[in-house]
Amino acid sequence: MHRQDKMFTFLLICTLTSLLTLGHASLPLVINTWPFKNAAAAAWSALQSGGSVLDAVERGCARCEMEQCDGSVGYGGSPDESGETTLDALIMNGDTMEVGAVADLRRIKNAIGVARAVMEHTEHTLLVGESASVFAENMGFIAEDLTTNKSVNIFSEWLKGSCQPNYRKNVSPEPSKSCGPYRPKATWKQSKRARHANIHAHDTIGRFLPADTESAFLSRVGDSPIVGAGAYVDSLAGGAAATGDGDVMMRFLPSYLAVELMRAGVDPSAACKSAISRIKRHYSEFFGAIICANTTGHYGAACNKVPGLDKFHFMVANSETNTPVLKSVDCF
Ligand code: SD4
Repeated sequence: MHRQDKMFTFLLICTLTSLLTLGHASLPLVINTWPFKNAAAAAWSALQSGGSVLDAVERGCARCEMEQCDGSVGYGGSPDESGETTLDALIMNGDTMEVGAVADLRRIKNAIGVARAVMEHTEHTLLVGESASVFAENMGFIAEDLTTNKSVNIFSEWLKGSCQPNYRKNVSPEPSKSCGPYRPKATWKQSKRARHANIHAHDTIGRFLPADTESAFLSRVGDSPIVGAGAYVDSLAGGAAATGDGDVMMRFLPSYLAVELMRAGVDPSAACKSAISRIKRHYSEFFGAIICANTTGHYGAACNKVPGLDKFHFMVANSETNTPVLKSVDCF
């Protein structure tokens, strides 16, 4: 059930380089997806008070986690199929190319803090699920229930509505009408495999578990904690962050693509557009947007025009504005 409801996750990039500014660009720059002004303000004030770029990104994201921006970020956000809210987060250092990320994090509200701890206190890049939560607890993060009355209601309405929306496919019973448990629908390929199973049974045991022992719930991870998908930054090229239907968008690494285009000299708006176009070629109806900033403080954004997304709003703060300003771009 996670997918549509988690589409408004907040992503923030801070760019701070010593390169000269060009045109109207100005550095440092804070830019984040969606009109989450308080988050941009938190990041901007972290920079103003001498904090590092990483401090600014962490503060900005943490503000959204605390405020549950849009109701979809942080604790109490759309629950998974078991009714639990799980969180994804990523932080990247564009100078060192270090990354810390968590996915399917349980019981910890400050996911961005845990992501930073992964980067600064482990040699790993991405920790997931229960072990990410145990790591967080060991690092001093408080374990608490991420459920709220709202998320309980969302979950019970979802159950009452026969588990719709439902993102399974090629399963039986029909996922658009039923809550499962599901089994793979018999297809020609599978029945061939099933016949094969009689000969090499041990090899296929896992595939034909009885329905009631099938893993009941999906641990869905979005694009946000995937490097190059949800976000990417290289201080020599620029940064980008994507938002929207992560299940589709992560297949194209749009943030990586946009940064590589900027590295080649493409301006941020055009780089953002190209990243969106690449996805559109295959999924013309996908819901998503991307923000891009280059090393000179120029920035841009792009979004796919679909019902409900005509314009995409984002926040910008730099030394020219000295305060977060709402910006928007027309989707195409
Ligand atoms: C996801 N793309 O989980 C995320 C949600 C989002 O900004 O909008 N992130 O699919």
